[in-house]
Amino acid sequence: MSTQQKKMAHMALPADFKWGFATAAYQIEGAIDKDGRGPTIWDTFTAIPGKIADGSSGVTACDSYNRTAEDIALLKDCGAQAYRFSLCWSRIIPKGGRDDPINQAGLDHYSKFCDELLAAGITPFITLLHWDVPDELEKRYGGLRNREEFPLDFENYARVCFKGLPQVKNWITFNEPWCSSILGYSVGQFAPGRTSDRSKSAEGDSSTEPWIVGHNLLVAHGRAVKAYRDDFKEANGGEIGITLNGDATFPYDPRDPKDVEAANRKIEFAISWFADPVYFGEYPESMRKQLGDRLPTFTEEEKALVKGSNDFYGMNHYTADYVKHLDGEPPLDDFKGNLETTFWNYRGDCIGDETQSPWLRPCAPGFRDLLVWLSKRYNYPKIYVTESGTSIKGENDMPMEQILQDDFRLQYYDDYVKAMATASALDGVNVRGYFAWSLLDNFEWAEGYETRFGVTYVDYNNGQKRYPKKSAKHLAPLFESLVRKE
Ligand code: GBH
Repeated sequence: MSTQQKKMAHMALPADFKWGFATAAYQIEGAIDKDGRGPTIWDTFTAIPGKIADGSSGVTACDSYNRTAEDIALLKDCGAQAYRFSLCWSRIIPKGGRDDPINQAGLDHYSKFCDELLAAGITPFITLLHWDVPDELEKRYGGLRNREEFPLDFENYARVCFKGLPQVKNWITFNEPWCSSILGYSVGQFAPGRTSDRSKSAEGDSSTEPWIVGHNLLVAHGRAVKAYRDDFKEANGGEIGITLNGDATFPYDPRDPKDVEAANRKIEFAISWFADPVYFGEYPESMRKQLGDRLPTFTEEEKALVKGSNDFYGMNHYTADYVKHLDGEPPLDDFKGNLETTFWNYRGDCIGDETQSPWLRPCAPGFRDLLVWLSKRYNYPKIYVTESGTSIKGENDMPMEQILQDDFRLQYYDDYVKAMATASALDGVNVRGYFAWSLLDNFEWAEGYETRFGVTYVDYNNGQKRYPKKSAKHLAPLFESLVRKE
């Protein structure tokens, strides 16, 4: 690094920048029957043979429900300033609905946990729903598919949380509505597993349900935000937003205008599907054109709820792809925008190294590009990077000593955080937080426990004992060198 670059690197991130780690309830908590918790769609889904790679479930996971003190100690040892975790709705309202009883024991658990985090100097960032919808709502009225009931029940649940956890100032309504919609209702890979593919599910319609579900999630988000702003924000003094996932894209052949267009359209189908309504009140033109009346239209009331509903943009970001346009009419179950993604471009350049996750290859320059893309399109919103991280090829099969030397993950964080710092210093991107996924190895959804994302190794065969990996200790000095002093 030149002296000039070093100087720049030292002032790259604003003084109030917060960093920490992220997790989600179903992936870490376990204790699925404790203190009156009701079942979620993930309890039901994992019980169906063949849905999870190693046949596992979140029944024990990291046992974090019983180990809050251990997790807080880990966060402290890593030097984390913030912790993003999600609440399990059915611990707080076991049946989920607005006329169903509240379970005080569940709420008390989270309230105590937040108090303990704050006492340790760690700011809680709460996700209200990270995919684990109460199972009763799925059975009662079709869960996320119900345009009237679901938003009202979610608003009620959100109100219970705002009221019961006044010490929390950082709220995220939903984690990655794209995944709930597409993976849950088109591909059928995630709960509740609905799809047109009859070899996977007896019910479902991939051509319509994902778009309906996405719409309902947006309206539910809007309702929760309005409730917060009307009745809690003034006293609470906090902020609220939604977290969206999306890869960076590069055209497969930059000389082909159709690939250039497709690379942009890929981001619209992944991100702008939700972000355009939140910032502009309308779905992107490219989606309306391809999906026609399969994409719901916002009523005036819905539009008023959704437009302007972000105090910050929550960004989950892991990887990048090359994008190649497809010719002709896309099939009815297409959700990508009539294109295909590859890890190699027309010249044979590879986007990044292989990991344990088939969809993930590190490409830090893409992170800077996507931060800039989002900032330009949505007028430089305040951004929290609410997830970012990597698995490692073959990690689960390595001896523990080798797992603890996770230089590949350490390098990922080093590259990604520096790319973000550059976007902040040179591109005017207003990024104020970064959460590494994840604090712990945990239940990696359809991949079970075979894929590890933690900076902490969890020994599932020996009482879920935790061992920090090398990467766990890298983030504190890294941010120390990048965040400006007051
Ligand atoms: C995050 O999503 C989740 O929020 C978190 O719970 C999870 O543990 C973490 O990733 C690691 O996976 O199978 O080709 O259809 C990241 C965004 C978007 C990544 C959907 C996987 C599926 C690609 N995810 N994507 S594919």
